[in-house]
Amino acid sequence: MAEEKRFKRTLVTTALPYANGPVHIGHLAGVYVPADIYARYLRLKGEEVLLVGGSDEHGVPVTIRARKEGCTVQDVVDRYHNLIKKSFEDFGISFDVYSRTTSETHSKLASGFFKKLNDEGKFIQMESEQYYDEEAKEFLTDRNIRGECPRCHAADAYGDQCEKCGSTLSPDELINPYNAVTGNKLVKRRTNHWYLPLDQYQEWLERWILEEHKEWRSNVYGQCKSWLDSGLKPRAVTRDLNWGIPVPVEGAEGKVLYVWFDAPIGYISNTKELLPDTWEKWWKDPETRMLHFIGKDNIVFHCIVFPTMLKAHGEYNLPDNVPSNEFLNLEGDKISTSRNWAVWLHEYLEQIPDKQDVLRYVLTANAPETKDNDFTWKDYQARNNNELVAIYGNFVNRAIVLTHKYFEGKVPARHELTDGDRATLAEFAEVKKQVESLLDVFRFRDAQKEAMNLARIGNKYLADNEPWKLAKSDMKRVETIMNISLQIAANLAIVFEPFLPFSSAKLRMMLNIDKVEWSMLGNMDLLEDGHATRTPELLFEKIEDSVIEAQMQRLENIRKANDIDNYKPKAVLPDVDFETFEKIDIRVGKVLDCQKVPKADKLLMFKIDDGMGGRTIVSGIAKYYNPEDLIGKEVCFIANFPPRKLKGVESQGMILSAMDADGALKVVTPSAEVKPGSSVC
Ligand code: B3M
Ligand code: ZN
Repeated sequence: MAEEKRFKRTLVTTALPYANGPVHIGHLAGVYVPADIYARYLRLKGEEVLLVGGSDEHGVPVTIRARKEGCTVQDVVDRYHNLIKKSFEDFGISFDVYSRTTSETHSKLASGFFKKLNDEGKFIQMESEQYYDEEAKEFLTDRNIRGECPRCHAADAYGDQCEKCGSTLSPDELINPYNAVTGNKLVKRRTNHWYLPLDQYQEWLERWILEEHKEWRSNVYGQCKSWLDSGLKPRAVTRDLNWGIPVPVEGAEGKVLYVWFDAPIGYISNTKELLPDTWEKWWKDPETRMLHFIGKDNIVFHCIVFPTMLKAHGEYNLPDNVPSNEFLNLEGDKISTSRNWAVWLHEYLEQIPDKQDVLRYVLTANAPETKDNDFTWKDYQARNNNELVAIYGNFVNRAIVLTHKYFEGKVPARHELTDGDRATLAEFAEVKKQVESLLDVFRFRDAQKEAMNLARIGNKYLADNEPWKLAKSDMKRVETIMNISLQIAANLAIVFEPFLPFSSAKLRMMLNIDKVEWSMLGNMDLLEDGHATRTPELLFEKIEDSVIEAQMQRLENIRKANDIDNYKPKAVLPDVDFETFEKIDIRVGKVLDCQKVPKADKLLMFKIDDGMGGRTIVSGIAKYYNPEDLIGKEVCFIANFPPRKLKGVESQGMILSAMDADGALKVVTPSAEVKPGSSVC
């Protein structure tokens, strides 16, 4: 069994999220919170550990997003990398490094990795026929091909799936395939690619996983087994794409490394970027243990493909464990970025500020460790109000407030113990072992439950002993009770540190202890007699119904917006005659500049090239656009509106927008560029 091996240090990696959108609660629950808990736990034990992360900035998803947003791929990855990095920082994910796969260190390392394997003949090359757009001069990935569905004959099925009838498709099955972006018809063209011959590693993988890693979580082990049972085939590791790391072989122009080839190498590059001189000990020393924290859709890549790459390379360690989680759903439905069915981390913190630990707590309490799980706002509220506030927060608050009330904030001495005291103290003797035995096998959910049980013990101890009633008659007894309560509080600061780092820091501040170590857990003499505590503050606050209702309403709006079939546009207005219509002078203008109007959160100010010398128009669409994104776009506007002042700016016209089902506004643009000033008729 792997646990019996002695390791000197642990390298913890976390899946690199695609920089094609913000991160949401599913990411946090599935990968980053558990990895962070584990890394914090090891650090607290004084072990050598690195937590490595970064953004995955290659692959088709980022290019699709760029096309959708009408900007460059670089813009997309820059924007989302920064947003994602900030979200992780805000939630206390304690990365030692969070870099990106567009870094120079990474492209060099990934390129070198490929080259070594290629030079040593570890790949095979094969030709195949792929769809090609002769006008755009590009090969297309499955998602970028559309055409008629061969099953239900919907007009615009994707190359991998028909959304109308749900069939899984391959691009070859589509009738009259076309390029989803340009609309061009496609032809077949032969192309050459590099393949990693997984089949040649089948036997080795069977031994390494199925025999030597029986301790892996059953969901991980089971998925690997089913891949292996159905027989591995060679997998292409290059693509015809213009975004990615160029294939470092002569004659391979226009080809890049497949994103799943370069992304896991990102773990190595990011370690190297952090520790340019000592990174190798983290990857090559057999006394380093490596763990990959991932979601279930990444299992095959981390358990089969990447280990095969590492094995073929020959110099690097293999992972010791891959604690993969299942999926987290949101209010009963699958989280979906494209349908906006998610709780986005940056939005959560804007809407419910300073409640990082509450979300961390709830996500761990419901962690999808063995099966898919559901996040609901009602459960979020209940866990906060009934557990964090009513048990943990309430206990700690009473302990510190009473210490201030009776002992000027100083820790009183313990005197003669009752049986009850002894029983309570005894409950802490085994705590360290119990929590460790769960954390060591990645059972974070149960470990956190155990920690909350300790708070429960403290809460019950105070309630049973009622020191506030004894204050008049038996101050010595009160001293003992408060001493024990404060020792429990100090223990809670330690045991919760990996799970709820913000609250633990606050609690340590109140208890006036700055450094804690895991080894102190279970010690009931952490605070010396006379030690001065600080002014008590609430550790957690009740979450009101109104906060939860606002979140439910937000989701309800998204549900409605997604439910296009049931969306009924407003009733048609009464008829107008052509003469009346002709009186409205609608024109096309090019946006030269666009900025927010100061002190008006809804308004944007446009400078428009209207073909007539230019004009300024103010429009109430600030909520739906970044002003920079509109610069250079053509918009339609009413040119003969009388000028009017909006927040001190004279607006000379009105920009036309379409209102979506959810009320969001999108500016109306001509389908192809026209001369500014052209009239719309
Ligand atoms: N970016 C897929 C994902 O975000 C991929 C993970 C890479 S880990 C090396 O699910
Ligand atoms: Zn279909």
